[in-house]
Amino acid sequence: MTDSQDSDPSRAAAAVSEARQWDRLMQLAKLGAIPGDGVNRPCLSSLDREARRLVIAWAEQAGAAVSIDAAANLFLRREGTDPSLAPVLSGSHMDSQPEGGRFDGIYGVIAGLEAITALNDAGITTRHPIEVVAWTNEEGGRFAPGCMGSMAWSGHAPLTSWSHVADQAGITFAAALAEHLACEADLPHRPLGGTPHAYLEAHIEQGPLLEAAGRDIGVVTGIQGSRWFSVTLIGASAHAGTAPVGLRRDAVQDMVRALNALNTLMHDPDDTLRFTVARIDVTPNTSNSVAGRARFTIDLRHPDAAILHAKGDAIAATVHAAIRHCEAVIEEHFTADPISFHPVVVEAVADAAAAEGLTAQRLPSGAFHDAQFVVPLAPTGMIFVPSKDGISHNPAEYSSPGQLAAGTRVLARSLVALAR
Ligand code: HGY
Ligand code: MN
Ligand code: MN
Repeated sequence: MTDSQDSDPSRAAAAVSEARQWDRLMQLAKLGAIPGDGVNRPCLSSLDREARRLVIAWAEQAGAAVSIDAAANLFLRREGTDPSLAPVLSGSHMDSQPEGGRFDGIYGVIAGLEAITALNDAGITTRHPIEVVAWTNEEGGRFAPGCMGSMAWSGHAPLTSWSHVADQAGITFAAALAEHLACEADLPHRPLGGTPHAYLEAHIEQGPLLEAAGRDIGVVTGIQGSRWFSVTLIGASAHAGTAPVGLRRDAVQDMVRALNALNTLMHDPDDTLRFTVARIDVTPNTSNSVAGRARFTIDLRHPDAAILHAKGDAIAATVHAAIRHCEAVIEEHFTADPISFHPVVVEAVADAAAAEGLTAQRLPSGAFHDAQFVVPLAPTGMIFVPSKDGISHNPAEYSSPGQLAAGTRVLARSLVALAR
């Protein structure tokens, strides 16, 4: 076998199996399946562990070395000809939204596994090792905020920052993580952190652009900025029948006033700014007690850092000016500035798509991803495949076996090029 053959990216891409990848995704979709072809697989749950064991078994069949770190990030390592070199990292997340789809996150982990399996099948060697990673808690559904695994791994924030965060059952992140690590005590441990040679994540677009443009591949140029806040309004519960309205400190009514004011603050005629309030908790949450407390979340996104900061920094004053009878506590839980991906990785993806004869378009990501926390540490990029009707964070999320395999062929090519 000539040298070029054992490092020929086209042989790696040709060895990608659409059927094997789709079959694995459909097996994983059964773990946490919900009606409408959806998935509810919370991070650090027994379902998450069951899915990880399935992936670990496939990885071991492919000869990969499995390890986890203190944040339960899972690594599947394919050795390079020079083990001392920094690895090329690829992967995504395995946790889902409560009413998520079969592809968000998990596709990038399975695509990474499929890529290293295809390299094995094609007899490809790379100088740099290649590692596939499954990051802990990207979604932030069970424990907010998201991206805890990649933030802890990259040093963006210490793992202990979120120890006290509790899920809806009152279980803290620290307790869930400790339980999880105990269940996976048989797996080798590695230190938290690292400096990869490069990082490349395959993901579904989760938006409508590629499908509308009729493009096979998204060459992702960057990720818009995101900020997560919570607003807690503290009033006083009272009897719905006897308490005069004029004497009430009604947290729901003040929440309505705050939301109306925030909608005005966040109005964007260009529809670029993304302002979402989608989680509301009311206490005591009965129909005949005036609400003593109301807590709502804010998910704010924008591609321009100045606008993201100006609008986010105005939230507190806007809420305080709008409410009448409650105290307000505004907290920020997640701050991720807009990032641009590294030209070396962006061009590797563009070249790989062209070499595969696929149509491609450059676009920024509207969704956040673990990749954004790897950016300060190594050349980083992403590959998108189209999402049917742009739907995601919804059971109807869909990408076809062919679309997913095309993304994985581009990933396999790019990994060979980056790990050369
Ligand atoms: O919310 C996001 O952008 C990601 O899909 N978790
Ligand atoms: Mn995702
Ligand atoms: Mn998601």
